Amino acid sequence: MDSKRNNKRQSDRNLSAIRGSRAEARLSVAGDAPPRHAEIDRKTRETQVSVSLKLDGAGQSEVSTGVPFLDHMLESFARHGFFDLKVQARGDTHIDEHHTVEDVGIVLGRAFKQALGDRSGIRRFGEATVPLDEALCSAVVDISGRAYLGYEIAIAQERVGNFQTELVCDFMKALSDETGMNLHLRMHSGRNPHHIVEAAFKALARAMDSATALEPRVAGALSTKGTLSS
Ligand SMILES: [Mn+2]
Repeated sequence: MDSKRNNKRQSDRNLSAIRGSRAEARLSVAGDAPPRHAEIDRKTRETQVSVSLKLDGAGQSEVSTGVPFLDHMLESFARHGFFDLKVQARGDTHIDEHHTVEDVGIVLGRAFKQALGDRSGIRRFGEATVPLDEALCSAVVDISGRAYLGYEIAIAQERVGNFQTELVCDFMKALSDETGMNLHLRMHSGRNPHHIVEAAFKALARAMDSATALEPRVAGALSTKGTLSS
């Protein structure tokens, strides 16, 4: 009798394994579940950039761009967005840091775009306001496929250490263009440029974490048009 019961259990298990593998087969035939991770390499005469991104990560990062302040910002971005992020970049920083900073923004944006696939199942909108001492910055995003940058961060100082503060705008423009993301950044208050830029990156991280998160109530793309693919 025990052996009969065991046989029954075994056959139930076999049946559910078969059902499970059929479900997996259906998913892989459909093939349109967004990958949620991406690896992108880009090489030009000015820079060589590699990015590996996992949307549902733990906030772990390995970042080496040759621009130490950018490394610090990207590590903070990964940590507070719970993205796993690797960035390796080498550029013509002997000229200045502009090409490298902008190109890291381009490749990070392409990684987000690829990881999000057809953007199905995501919450799409996200916003966050983050303080750092006297600095207070907001980021509001719509990962809709339509790029737009609203950049209202006025930093009085031209540099933070060696880093030119205007490069933050170039980075954000490249990221929003390549992700296909409407991004508004606002500075509400701030004096120290390091604090202002870091508060902006943390706000960006938290807003993008919300917007890229999967929302179980969304079937397909969260749009009355039915698509978010650009
Ligand atoms: Mn800092």
